[in-house]
Amino acid sequence: MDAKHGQQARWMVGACAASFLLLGAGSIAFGTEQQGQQEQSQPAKPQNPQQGPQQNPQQGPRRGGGGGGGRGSARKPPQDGIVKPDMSDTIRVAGYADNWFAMYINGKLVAVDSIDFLPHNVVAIDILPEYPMTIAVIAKDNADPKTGCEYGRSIGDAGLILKFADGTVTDASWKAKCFFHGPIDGKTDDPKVRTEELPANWFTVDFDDSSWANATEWPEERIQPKQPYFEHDFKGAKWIWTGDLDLDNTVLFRKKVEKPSLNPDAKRRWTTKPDIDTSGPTPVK
Ligand SMILES: [Ca+2]
Ligand SMILES: [Ca+2]
Repeated sequence: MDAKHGQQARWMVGACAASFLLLGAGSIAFGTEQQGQQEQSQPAKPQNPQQGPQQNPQQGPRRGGGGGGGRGSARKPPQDGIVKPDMSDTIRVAGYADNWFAMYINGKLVAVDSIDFLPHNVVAIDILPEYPMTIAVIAKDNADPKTGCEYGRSIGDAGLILKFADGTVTDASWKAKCFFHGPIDGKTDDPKVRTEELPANWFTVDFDDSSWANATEWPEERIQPKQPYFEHDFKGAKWIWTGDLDLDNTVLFRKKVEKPSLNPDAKRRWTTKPDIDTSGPTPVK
């Protein structure tokens, strides 16, 4: 990847992260919108010098707000110990798929790789975790739907890796199932494919994945990730796919996280339940 494309990719991923904070983290978007409406409905006031400078949305979220000053200080008083969340309650998630992925958490779409297949890129977002946390991912290798091949008659390989700042990582404990396989038997001279329709609600919390096999861990040398992978922290995470890295082209993954492994005794002190129904239509299935 040249410098220009690298810059574009970083900008796009940054913009993607900011967009998905608004799109996916409904409670955060709601809180911000509500604040904005409140501010608009009131007469103009002199700027509070204790308020930090307004954040440029393209710079992404501010980390570690901690509720001490700025907009965090506008939290409502605790109700039964539960308060509205702020950015210090969020965790960073980084993901890299060869070649594309989208991710749901607890049934809600939270991330879509904004670069379809090439160049390879990392998607980094902030999420507001709620446990138990059901993670569901659709990942696709770059493969022609009719032949399973890429670049004419070549066979491309795949791979997925995710790391959550709460200690959750991809490994063989994840469930995986292929829904698009080909070319069958690797026959590129007369390529045939096998497909299976995605099950309804495969991304929801209650979907039964007990019949799915566990994911297969693959060594980094086999995946050969591109440079953006090395610019992010994936330490401790494993590359996963099904048992066929070459011919399984569309794979669903699921994982249920009961507690944050880095801080299992943490008590939830915030709620993501908005005051109105923000569910709306889901854009990706
Ligand atoms: Ca392939
Ligand atoms: Ca590939």
